[in-house]
Amino acid sequence: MTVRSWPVWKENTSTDDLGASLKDIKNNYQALNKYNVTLIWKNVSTKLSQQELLCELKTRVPLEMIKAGDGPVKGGDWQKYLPTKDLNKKFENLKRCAIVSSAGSLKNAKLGAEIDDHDAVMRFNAAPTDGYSTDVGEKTSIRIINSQLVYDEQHHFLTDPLYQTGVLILWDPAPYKQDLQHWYNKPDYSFFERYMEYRKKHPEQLFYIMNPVMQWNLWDIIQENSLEKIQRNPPSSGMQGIALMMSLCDEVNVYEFLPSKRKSDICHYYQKFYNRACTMGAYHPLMYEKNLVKRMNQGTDHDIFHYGRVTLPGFRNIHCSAKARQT
Ligand code: NCC
Repeated sequence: MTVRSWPVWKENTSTDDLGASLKDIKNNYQALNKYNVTLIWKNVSTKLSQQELLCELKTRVPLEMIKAGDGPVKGGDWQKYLPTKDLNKKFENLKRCAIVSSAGSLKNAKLGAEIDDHDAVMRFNAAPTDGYSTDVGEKTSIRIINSQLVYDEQHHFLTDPLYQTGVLILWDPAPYKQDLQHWYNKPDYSFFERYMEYRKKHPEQLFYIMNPVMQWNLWDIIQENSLEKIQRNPPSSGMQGIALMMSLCDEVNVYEFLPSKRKSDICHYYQKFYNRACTMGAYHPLMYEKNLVKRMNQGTDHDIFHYGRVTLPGFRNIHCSAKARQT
């Protein structure tokens, strides 16, 4: 019997697969090194197995949110407004979770019922459900937002009801592996005041700030397992969300992060804006994130092609030996 192969994302996608302008953008970001990344790229001689890769993620990217008292984040207001409840206590015993990328290929996907059938659903930034529920579902348990969205007036972060459902988790690009004081003095986008303002308006909603150590630990793993030098910028919200959900759930289904047969250059399912960079990456090392996710996928190429669905095990279901990888 011949096994049919499906034309889906290849795990060795490289700069050669980008057009000239995206290639230039990628190389420029690689050279720029805005966040002072000090990790030196080494050509990988042996490729990690799927299990080893999953173990890297599990052991090196633990869930870490900013808590009152962490470095400079201290004093009365922080004590009052940063959640005291651990995120994994809030989301205890989640079995099946869905992550909905914002990709244009979710247009006409009709995955809404399947997505809502999960115990928890993660969405990103300004991605709406109203008007799109047939394709992307209605449930929002966690929304990851970047600091640019919080800072930038055009998103009406303080007032738009879109942000008022589910738990919010904010992240901001921080200097590479510096102490929190450095970041606090000079975040990429000054979001700290907006955060406080939002908390005062919506005290009941859990709203976390991701510890930047997570973004850079994750970035290290992406770089160490890539055949090329990657952009020296933090991973996309999508990739950070994947690592986070793997901490909370037994199984994670990620939708349209690896594009299905509906693949297009439409950036988001909720806009009419075309840009291939949204899928392949410009600022973020998105292409390499996708390579890694393809390698970790425990589902089939058939599921990627038809449903844009990748299935990853939760960290609880990954059993690692004590032997750590020597890098
Ligand atoms: O576009 P964005 O991401 O909000 O998308 C959320 C996540 O979905 C995955 N994605 C998205 C589009 C696509 N065609 N393919 C995909 O795989 C990615 O994993 C992505 O992270 C971000 O990561 O935070 C990002 O945010 C936007 C923007 O800031 C927000 O949408 C708010 O407007 C960035 N765009 C710009 O700055 C112009 C984007 O680069 C990354």
